[in-house]
Amino acid sequence: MPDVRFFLQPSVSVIPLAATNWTFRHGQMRCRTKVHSGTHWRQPLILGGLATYGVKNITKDCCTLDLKTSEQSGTYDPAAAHQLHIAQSLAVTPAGEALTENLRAEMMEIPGGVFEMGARRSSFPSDLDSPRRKVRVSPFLLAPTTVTNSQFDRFTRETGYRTVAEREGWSFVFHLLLGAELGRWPDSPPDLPWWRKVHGASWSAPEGPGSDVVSRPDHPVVHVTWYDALAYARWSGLRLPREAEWEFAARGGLKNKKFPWGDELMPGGRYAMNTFQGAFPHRNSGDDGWIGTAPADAFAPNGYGLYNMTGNVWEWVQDYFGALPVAGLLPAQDPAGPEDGYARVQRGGSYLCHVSYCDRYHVHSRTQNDPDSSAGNCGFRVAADL
Ligand SMILES: [Ca+2]
Repeated sequence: MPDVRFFLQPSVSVIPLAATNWTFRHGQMRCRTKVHSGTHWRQPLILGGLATYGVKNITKDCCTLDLKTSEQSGTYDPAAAHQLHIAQSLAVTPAGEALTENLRAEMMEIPGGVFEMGARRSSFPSDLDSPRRKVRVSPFLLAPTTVTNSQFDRFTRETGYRTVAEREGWSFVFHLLLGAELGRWPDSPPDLPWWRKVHGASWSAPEGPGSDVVSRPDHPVVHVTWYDALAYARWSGLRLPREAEWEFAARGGLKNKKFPWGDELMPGGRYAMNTFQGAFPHRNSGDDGWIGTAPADAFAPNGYGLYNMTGNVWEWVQDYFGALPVAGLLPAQDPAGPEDGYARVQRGGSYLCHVSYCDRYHVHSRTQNDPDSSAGNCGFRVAADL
C-alpha cells in the first residue's frame, strides 16, 4: 500500500465520495467518484482527506486531484486500510477490571440533560455545525483531562502497542517546533506549508528524532490517530466520548456560551486556554505561556471539572463526521453520529488555533480528519457509561 495518509484542510468544502478506480497520469490522480458540495451529505464519506490535494474538474462522477509528488501513486483501498488498523487496535489485550475501576474513579460525572448543540451561525460552512438543535444526553463519565504522555507510556509498555505513526514511520509536526531541524523536513501537504512530514516523529518523539517527552509527562499525548485512541480505550476498558456528549460536557453547565467559562475570550483580561498568539503561522508570541502543548490540567477547569475542553489539543471523538443530529418534535436522544463514513470528528481546537486562520476554539467548533491521520496537535480523552 502506498503512503497515502492525508491531512484534511478544515476549510475545504468539497469532498470526493466513494472513490474507486483511480488512475495516475502526469502527476495527477484521477478517480471516478460521486461528489457533493455544500452542506448535504447523502452518502458516506470515503476519502475526506483527499480534499487537501485540491479537488478540481468536478463533474457528476469524476474529479481530478492535484498531487504534487509522485510518491503517492498507486492504488489505495481505504476499506482495506481501515480493516488493517482496526485489527491492530482490537489486538490489544484489556488491562482488566482493576485498572478500569481506578480510572473510572478519577473521572467526572457529567449529569446529562437537554442542551442546544452547534453554533447559531457557522464560521466554516463545511463544518456543518449550525444551526443549533436540541439534543438530550444521558449522564456519563468523562476524564477531566486528555490522556497524558505518562498515561500513554504506561499503555504502550504494558501492551507493546505501536501507534500508526510508529508503524508507518512519520507524522506531521508544526514548523515552528522544529527549530534548527526545519530544513531537514521540507515535505508538506499542499497549501499547508506549516505542517512538515517528519520521519521518526511519534507520540514519544513529538518533534522527531532526538526529541522526547521526558520533561512533559503531564502534557497531552499527541501524534495519535483515531485508531490509536481506540486501542487505548480497549486497553483501559473505557471508550471515546460521543460528539454530543463531548459538547454537552465542554459547555460545563452553561447555556449557549462560546467557551467553557462564558462568552469572553479573555475573562478578566487573562488567558483561559492555550491557543496561538502572534501572526499565524510564522510568529507565535506564546503570550498565553505556551508555544506548543501545555500540561493537560493547565488553566482553570469548567463547571464540570474538565480541563482544556477548548485549546491545547484537538480531541478525537467516536463519531463519523457528517450532519449534526436532527431534532424532531423531541430532542435527539444520545445521538451517536452518522452510521457510516470515513472521516472522524475532532473537537475543541488546539494550540494552533488563531482568529486569523482557524478560530475553532469554541465549545461548538468541530472539524474532521482521516482516522489514520496524526499530528502534533491532536490527542483524545476517554469516557465511560455510568
Ligand atoms: Ca499558546
